[in-house]
Amino acid sequence: VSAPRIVDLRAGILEKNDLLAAGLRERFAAAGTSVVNLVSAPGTGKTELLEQLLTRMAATTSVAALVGDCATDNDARRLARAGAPVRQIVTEGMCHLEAELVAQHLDGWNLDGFDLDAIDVLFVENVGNLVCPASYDLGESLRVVLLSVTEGEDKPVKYPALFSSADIAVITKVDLADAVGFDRDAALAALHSVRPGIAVVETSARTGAGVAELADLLRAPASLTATA
Ligand SMILES: Nc1nc2c(ncn2[C@@H]2O[C@H](COP(=O)(O)OP(=O)(O)O)[C@@H](O)[C@H]2O)c(=O)[nH]1
Ligand SMILES: [Mg+2]
Repeated sequence: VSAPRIVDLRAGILEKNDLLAAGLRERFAAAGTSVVNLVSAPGTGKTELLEQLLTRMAATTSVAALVGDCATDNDARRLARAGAPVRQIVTEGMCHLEAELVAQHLDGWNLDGFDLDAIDVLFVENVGNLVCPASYDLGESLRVVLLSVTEGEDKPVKYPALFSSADIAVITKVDLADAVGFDRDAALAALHSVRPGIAVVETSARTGAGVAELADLLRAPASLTATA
């Protein structure tokens, strides 16, 4: 008897999130802001790559970042080194970001003098998790999923919901590929099996490989349709 009630509640929460995300999407469009939702397992290298992207893109593009974690503002402090506006969202244990949290933090930020209208690309680093963020639209323009060479080539097929909802896949930490015996062909096959034709960029935040290519793709996402 209780099972249908659980399903109803979940559906209700997701419906509420979708409505809020639709409102955010309109707000981002009106502000001319492209929003990039970065999703991956914990430790894949979201923050380190984002620090590089913010630093590189800031020369030509107005960038900012919201970063979600269960606890601490460690990542916001790391990202602030890039000089762009950065705000931490502490989810207090929740395993994903929701549209409501993004909206609340944007409003609080605006009160502090932050101006969304002046931002071209707003990054949102999601909570590290390969399951829950898949179901929560944040009103983003692009969802970018990261898979590091140390994580196992078959993660896309184990967590298909998240990988199939992404617009771009980034294979991170390629500087470690040889050390861990990374099977690049197997990883690409796994990515394309759940998301055929997905744009894939291979990066190393250590050597800087692929970071410029990814920055260009994020600045001009229209090129995605050409490459897909
Ligand atoms: N070798 C190597 N290590 C990396 C790279 N990117 C991140 N790391 C390391 O991986 C760990 C997790 O990175 P972090 O950016 O915090 O991952 P997040 O949890 O996805 O935000 C840290 O120790 C980073 O220094 C990379 O490209 N190459
Ligand atoms: Mg992080």
